[in-house]
Amino acid sequence: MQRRAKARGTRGGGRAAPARKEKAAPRGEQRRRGRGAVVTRATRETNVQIELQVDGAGASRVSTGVPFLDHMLEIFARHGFFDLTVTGTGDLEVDTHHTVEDVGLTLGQAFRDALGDKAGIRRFGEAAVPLDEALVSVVVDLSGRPYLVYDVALPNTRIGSFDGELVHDFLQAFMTQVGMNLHVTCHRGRNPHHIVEATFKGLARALDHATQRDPRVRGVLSTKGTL
Ligand SMILES: [Mn+2]
Repeated sequence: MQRRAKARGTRGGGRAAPARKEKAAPRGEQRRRGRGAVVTRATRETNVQIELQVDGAGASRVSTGVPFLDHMLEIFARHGFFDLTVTGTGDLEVDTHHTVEDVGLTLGQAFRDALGDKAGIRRFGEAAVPLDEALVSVVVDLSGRPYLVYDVALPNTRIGSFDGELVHDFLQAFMTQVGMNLHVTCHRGRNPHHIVEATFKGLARALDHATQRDPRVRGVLSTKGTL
């Protein structure tokens, strides 16, 4: 079901207004259309629009003004089988930090909106992904409890014109908005491009698994009854 939400506000605090109630589609109809969201986030620093289809084919159209981030988001869409359109403009003359972080926030919000009450999904996912010498594992739990463990040493590393440290900021913003537990562990690696690419592939694969519906799951997969 497509939902539209608009968030305007200060950095880091932009929460969506509650999504409009829409007429409930019949069950089969919902399944066919898949789970999607459209989110716009505009601040004085950036303007980000994201269209996400969780039950997609991996198609993407990404333009954030930060080429390495575009490359990573295309990889993320492809390997997670998410359809993803990202359009972002930001104050790149200041730094790429605002844009990278705000794309993370908006993408997280899109996942949260698209997944709704998370009924019927697997909730947990994990993936270990190699890229030549690099090996990164990603474990996720769509628990509603944001917590990030980022065990990757990329201090002040530049990847082309991209500041490798921003991957941490991106993931922090993303997982906070999704409301997820996210563990990223780099077991080994030399080339920072390889390490980051394996991170995004791992995130994609783990999230793909966690967001898939399992017919055995009735309601939400929690003894508490809510996620
Ligand atoms: Mn690459």
